Amino acid sequence: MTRPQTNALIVIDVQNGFCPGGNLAVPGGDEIVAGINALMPSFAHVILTQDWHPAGHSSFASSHPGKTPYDVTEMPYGPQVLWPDHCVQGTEDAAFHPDLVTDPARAVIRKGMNPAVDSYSAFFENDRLTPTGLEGLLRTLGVEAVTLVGLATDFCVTYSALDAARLGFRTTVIESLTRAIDLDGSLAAARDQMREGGVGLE
Ligand code: VGL
Ligand code: ZN
Repeated sequence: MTRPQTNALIVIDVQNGFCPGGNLAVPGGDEIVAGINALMPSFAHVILTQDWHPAGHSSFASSHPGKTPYDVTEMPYGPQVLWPDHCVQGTEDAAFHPDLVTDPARAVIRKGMNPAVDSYSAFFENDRLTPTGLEGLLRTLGVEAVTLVGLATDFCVTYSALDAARLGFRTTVIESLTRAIDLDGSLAAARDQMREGGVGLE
């Protein structure tokens, strides 16, 4: 362990579903696994997140007659991209990538379990109000700084990083250990938002 006790590594959604062959495959998603594994031993606290949807989740295009994946719909909490069915609880698609080292993880934060609300961020559901409990865990541990890696850069990593910075954690994203979905310039927009939100991009 070479980083202070006050630093945590948060590994976002390194699951089969977001890797090549998965239901919501992110190009090159599997290329980051070895680098993330290599980073873990330097952190006192490693936390994994897992996208964990019930079947028929409201973020799935298949739950909205007439919609196709990547359409945007209006939810009570705001606009929502509709996705292919992915990371359904208990399926292989929702399992961590088989090469991801999971033993050092202190906790796995599961998200997206509410059928009616998606959850990109590791901290709050997409209503921006309902907490996952991660903030309390980090504060109890005395964590002051977080480093984020994982999938996908422009959705779950960015939402998590923006929330972390807003909550007052010193926040860094290691971009070489992320991969993006990049819908209609979403990666460039996400990078701008992170810079404006005080997230360090390494
Ligand atoms: C994600 C879309 C839907 C992600 C999760 O992990 O970035 N993106 N669910
Ligand atoms: Zn999802």
